[in-house]
Amino acid sequence: MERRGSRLKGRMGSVTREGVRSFLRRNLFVLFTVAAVALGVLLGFALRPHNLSLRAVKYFSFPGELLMRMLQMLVLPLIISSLVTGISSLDSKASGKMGVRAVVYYMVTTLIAVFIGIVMVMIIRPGKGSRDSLMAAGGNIEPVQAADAFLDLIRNMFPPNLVEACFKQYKTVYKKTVSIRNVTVALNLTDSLNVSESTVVEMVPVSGSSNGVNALGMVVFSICLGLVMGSMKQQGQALRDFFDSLNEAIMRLVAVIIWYAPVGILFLIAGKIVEMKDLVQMGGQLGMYTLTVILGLLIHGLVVLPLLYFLVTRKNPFSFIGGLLQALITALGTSSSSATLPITFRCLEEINRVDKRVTRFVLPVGATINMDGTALYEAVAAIFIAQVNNMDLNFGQILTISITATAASIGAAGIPQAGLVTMVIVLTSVGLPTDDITLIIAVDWFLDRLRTTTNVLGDSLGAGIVEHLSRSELLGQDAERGTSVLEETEKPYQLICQENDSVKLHNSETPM
Ligand code: 7O9
Repeated sequence: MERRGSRLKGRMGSVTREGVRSFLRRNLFVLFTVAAVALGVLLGFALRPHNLSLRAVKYFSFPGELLMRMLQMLVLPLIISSLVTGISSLDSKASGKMGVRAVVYYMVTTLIAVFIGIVMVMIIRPGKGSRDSLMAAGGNIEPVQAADAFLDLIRNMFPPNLVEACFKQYKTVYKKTVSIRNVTVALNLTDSLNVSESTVVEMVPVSGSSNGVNALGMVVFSICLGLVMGSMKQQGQALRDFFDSLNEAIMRLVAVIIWYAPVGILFLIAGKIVEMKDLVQMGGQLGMYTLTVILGLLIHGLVVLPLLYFLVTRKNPFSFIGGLLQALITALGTSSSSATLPITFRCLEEINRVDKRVTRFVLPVGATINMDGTALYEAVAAIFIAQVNNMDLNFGQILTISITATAASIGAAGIPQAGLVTMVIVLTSVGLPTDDITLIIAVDWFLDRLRTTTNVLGDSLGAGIVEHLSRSELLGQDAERGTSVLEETEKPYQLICQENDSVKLHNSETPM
């Protein structure tokens, strides 16, 4: 980021004091956040020997819980306002092209992630040998019908009540019904007439609901609203201004909450470390499994995605990632890419200077359907469970796992209680025992944090890549509206003279 800073300075020559101060402030944040993680880990391990009661741990985690609540509070208005303004500010051709680019990026990176996962788990073979070193956590997994989960996903795309969609998802539940089918008349040995009725017990799918934001429904609605508003010319101006202003206001709230983030992250991490079970069982197969997932995520996040970014944009991916540190650490602390979304927005728009028309569109959609880490994880988990059971998978089965793991990561936000349900779907697709999910639950919380970080990284690099690919449309639109890119990004400042590479910037509000 230092380099970004000096490059920025080089471009602007002498920068205003406020500019320098805000740059320092941004770096300070990252420093605070990194320190918070280190302190959190230290504090967590220091408190472990004291064997805190569950109640004490709950109180201890309170500041972290507050951060989660604050971030989640912002997510809903943020995704609605950003999607609506993002899409309505582009003409339908430009948004269509950008949408296609984003979706192609999501598909390609998710498939690569799954591929890396499969290769890693086949090479390392963490599940080989007998399973006696693994303990199942107990409890049984509710059976799910893949077809019903898929229909739920589609149903959730069209919420009948937008207010309800803010806190509930449609979920198929099964009702046991007993119906009398065949009436057979049988003659028994004593010659008396007997009527036997055969009863059929059936699990009938009926409608139910599950708590949680119907993100998919909100995203679909916002995209449609944005598309329509974009084509409304003058009549849509009031609504466009409203959502634009709402988006700006929410981003200002993010700027306030971000001050609290390091404290919250410290307690989220410390609380989790105090709470976690002993690491003894992490040895052996489960440890190897954890290592496989970590290696896969590292290769995907630190080699493949940056390489892709470099190949497309020819810019240094690591200075881009440097600007994202705060979002990545928040993802690590919260293990939720949707809760991290407000911070991701801020990092991309304020530090990496990605065009707002791109972030507003690509980030919410990415948070909903692009989960590279999750896809990689599910593929590794499925093959690990096969190895533990000494099952040899043929090529067709491995292909099935790749397809279902990709689909599961895309659909997760639309399926109620996704984590477990999608895992069950992947396992049943190749006939693996679903009860064995309990084998990996012990390390799931930890791997969740890492795959969430990968998910956020994938979404953010995607925004950078889509911006680069869409630059001609964006510039074309700027030219149409008579605004230059510089004006767009450095809004309060006006370019007044440029001499020998030294550009002086003056605040337009101060008299010159
Ligand atoms: C991980 F962005 C929003 F606001 F539109 C949005 C809101 C909620 C997007 C998505 C969601 C959402 O509910 N997502 C969701 C994600 C739901 C269930 C499971 C998952 C998968 O989560 C990842 C994982 O477990 O691997 C990971 N924790 O990226 O958040």
